[in-house]
Amino acid sequence: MPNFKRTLITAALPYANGPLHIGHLAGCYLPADLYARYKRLAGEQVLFICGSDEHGVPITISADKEKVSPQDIVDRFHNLNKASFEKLGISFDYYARTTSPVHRETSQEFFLTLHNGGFLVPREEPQLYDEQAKMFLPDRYVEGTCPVCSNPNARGDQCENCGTYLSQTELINPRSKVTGSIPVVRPAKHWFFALSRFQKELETYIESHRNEWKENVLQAARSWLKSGLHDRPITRDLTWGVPVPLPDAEGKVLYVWFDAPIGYISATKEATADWKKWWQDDTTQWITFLGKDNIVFHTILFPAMLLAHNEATDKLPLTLGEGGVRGHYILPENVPANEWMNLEGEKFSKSRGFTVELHEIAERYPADVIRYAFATMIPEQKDSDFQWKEFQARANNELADIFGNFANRVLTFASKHFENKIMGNRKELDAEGQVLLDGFGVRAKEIADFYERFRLRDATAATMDLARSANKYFNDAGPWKLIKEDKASAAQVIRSCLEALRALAIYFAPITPNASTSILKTLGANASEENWSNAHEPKLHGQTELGPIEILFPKIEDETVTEEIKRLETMAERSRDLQVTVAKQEASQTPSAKADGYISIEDFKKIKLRTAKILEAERVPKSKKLIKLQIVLGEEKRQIVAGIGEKFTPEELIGKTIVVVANLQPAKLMGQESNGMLLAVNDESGAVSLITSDREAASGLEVR
Ligand code: B3M
Ligand code: ZN
Repeated sequence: MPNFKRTLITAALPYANGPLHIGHLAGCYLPADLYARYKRLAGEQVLFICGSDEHGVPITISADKEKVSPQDIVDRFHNLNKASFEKLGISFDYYARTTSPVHRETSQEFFLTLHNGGFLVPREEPQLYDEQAKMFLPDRYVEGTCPVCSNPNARGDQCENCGTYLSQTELINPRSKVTGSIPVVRPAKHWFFALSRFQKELETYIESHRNEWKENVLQAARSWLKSGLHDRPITRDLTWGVPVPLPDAEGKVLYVWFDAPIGYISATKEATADWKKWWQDDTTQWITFLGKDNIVFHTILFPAMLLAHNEATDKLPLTLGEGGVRGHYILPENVPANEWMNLEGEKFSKSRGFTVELHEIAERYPADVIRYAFATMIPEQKDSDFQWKEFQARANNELADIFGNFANRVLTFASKHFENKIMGNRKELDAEGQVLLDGFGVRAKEIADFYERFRLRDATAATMDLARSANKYFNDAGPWKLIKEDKASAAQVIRSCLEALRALAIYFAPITPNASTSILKTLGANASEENWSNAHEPKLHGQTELGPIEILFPKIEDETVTEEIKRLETMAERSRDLQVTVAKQEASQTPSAKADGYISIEDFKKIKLRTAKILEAERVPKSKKLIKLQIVLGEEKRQIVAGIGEKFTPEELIGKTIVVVANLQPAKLMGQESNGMLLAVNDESGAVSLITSDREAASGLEVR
């Protein structure tokens, strides 16, 4: 990193519109964190920024569906995703929200600067208008037939079937998602960003990075440039978003892809008063991590916005700048975007439940195990496939059996034969031990180079190789034999092993931060004083008493993996069955379907069945039957009253995971508010069983 003094690292701001899944982790957040942690260990100045993208139409659509406010939706998922990241050790220095006042101000200021600089121009364009709902329809509020592939359910901005970007007026037979009616075309005024003016500058910018950027990133950017840049509307007719700060723009907000990337800047402002150092100083390099669908926004649209901002401020009086120097934003120095991860050979599907959500996996496995396994599966060059069997193999056969095992055998040996102390002298390692550590020094430089070039899978594999060579050294030296013949030599060997273990803890720290901290603590070293480049130099203090030995990486049992796979298979089968049923229903289209007592899948979906955990239970006074339950549904606490008091005691109910109808109209039973209904079955003998989850399912999950 020759000319840069510091590194700003950002990871794409996830929509606070649903839980993140493991594909997001593998494709964006883990790579960003590995890199950030490596950089910090290398002693460099780093600021690692992320946050929730809380605007955009998908959020308002979810809110409409659930009949709650968009704020409810983003509150729920901001908290959920933030907590998942924390559990997984993603070490953001700051995790922001685009609904914050600082963000609103920063985006509006940015808009005005571009507006005053002549880069935002109002224009009237035909747009679809829903006469029943009396509103212009933003892209995703319209569906219709794709003009390219004839997919009948293409969205107003893009056809998910063939990937074509569409403008809503191109849709054949458009229909409004708000009312289902056929929209009409009306002229609407929007502000267009003069993207076309940056064609040349962006070409130069992209090509100036052709030697460092990944091929997939260059290709995506080049293909946009090749088809010629067009001015893009960056305002929308919506109430949810950053209001357009102009008097003649009532009812309009900024397009989410206009305000979201500005979120990186506003988040930095919230994180540090020194934000300009990170954004407006050529000695800062900005590295922005994301998934492949976000490439054009980070290589074309946002860079153009930043260039426009720079040009616009050039025209302003000098006083604006810091110490006479105008604040110029830097552009991304690298955009290490990844490809997709699939799940057991299929695409993730949130709607089918065919997914593994981050908060779930973070509850079931230790963070280090997840991090290591996923670091070996990052879809760097091409799409990768997540398989539970591979997850288990990585965790057990590599992390536990190689790195974990080395730590364990060395520490156990020292404890058993050397009074649990560090013996010998760090200046007098045995010859082979010295060779091992010197080798670490050389290999660490190669690994550093992998990190610098975003080859994180290679970095991970090479790190595990170091642990392999340490095991080999232990085996070759055979301290269990030596101890009988020559205790002093055995002590030297174990000293070398302990030094190697310390070095390994440092090299593994970006990948398995918790285990690394714990090993260093056991060795009496201090994680915060360690540095990548001299990790291989022996430095442990002799005679130090070793701390307790912990099991670093518990193994994953076969049954656990079988269960995970079964769960996904059930989901896949269920949705196949469902598709068949729906197809049959659609094919028959008999009006008798209703008469037969069938309900449509739409009808079924109206009933919100959710898992819930019982926190407290007590009898309703003066009632034999009624029990009052305090339950938690995801983030939400509720009270329900159930008529199961003759069959269950309150005590046996506490802690159970049950299924409730979550959207039943609240009612009062014997003066007690009941907000939902518990599901149970009653057989002929009068026995009652609760519908529970056969595994400890999280609360708030949808039952389908
Ligand atoms: N929220 C898209 C996504 O989550 C978008 C990224 C914004 S980064 C500024 O895939
Ligand atoms: Zn299509």
